[in-house]
Amino acid sequence: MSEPARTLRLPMVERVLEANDEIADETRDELARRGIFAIDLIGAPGSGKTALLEATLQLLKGRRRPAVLVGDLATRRDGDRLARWCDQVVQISTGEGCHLEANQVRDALRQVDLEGVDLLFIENVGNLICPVGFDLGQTAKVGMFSLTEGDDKAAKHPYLVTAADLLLLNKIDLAPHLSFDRVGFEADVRLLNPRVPMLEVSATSGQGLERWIAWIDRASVARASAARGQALG
Ligand SMILES: Nc1nc2c(ncn2[C@@H]2O[C@H](COP(=O)(O)OP(=O)(O)O)[C@@H](O)[C@H]2O)c(=O)[nH]1
Ligand SMILES: [Mg+2]
Repeated sequence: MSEPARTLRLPMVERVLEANDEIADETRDELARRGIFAIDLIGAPGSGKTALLEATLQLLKGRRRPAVLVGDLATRRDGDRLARWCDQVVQISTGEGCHLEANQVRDALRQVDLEGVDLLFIENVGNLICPVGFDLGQTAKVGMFSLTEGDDKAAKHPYLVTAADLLLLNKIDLAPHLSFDRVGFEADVRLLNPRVPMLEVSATSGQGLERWIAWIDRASVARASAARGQALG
């Protein structure tokens, strides 16, 4: 009974993803043309994505010109939190959608004055699974895990680990209170993605955030010089 349905559904899913990828490519070109480095931040609900962005916006104040898109099924709460630290924040309501899609990002970007922006953060819907498969036109995907989720989550969510350009392990301030096996967690990550940089951070205590900021700066510069090289070549 289920076999014909599956063979019918797969081409449809492929068409949806192709349409998504086309829009994402247009967004990527537009952002690259404007020299905007864009980060798609993916992590579980409660892992600390908004807290990290709040702290990051404060640390970047006066140095970078950020904008933030934030996706949630419901409420503007994260958008309101972030708007305290950045005047270019757009909340995207996904309704029943468990991830952001490229057309939602493209439409939200129309509400941003991109002239004044050199860095874009996209806080994806809290979910370790669906967001990974949808290209948004980002320059880099950053995966966030946290100590309160348990040390098995990298092994259980291999697609995020393999897709990520950087992994953050947040809530490191709670390490003394939790039996989180950091060595085992890193070993799971390395089996899946031997080279991905990993940073231990705390969005609330600030621990490790200087390395996160340094990564953003380095990655932005590397991207800009790669783009210049392409333009020359
Ligand atoms: N102890 C601790 N709590 C954190 C940290 N980051 C976030 N939290 C808390 O975790 C909860 C969820 O954070 P939030 O930023 O809303 O997570 P999000 O759903 O991933 O955006 C909040 O109560 C935060 O204060 C951290 O580094 N350490
Ligand atoms: Mg959030």
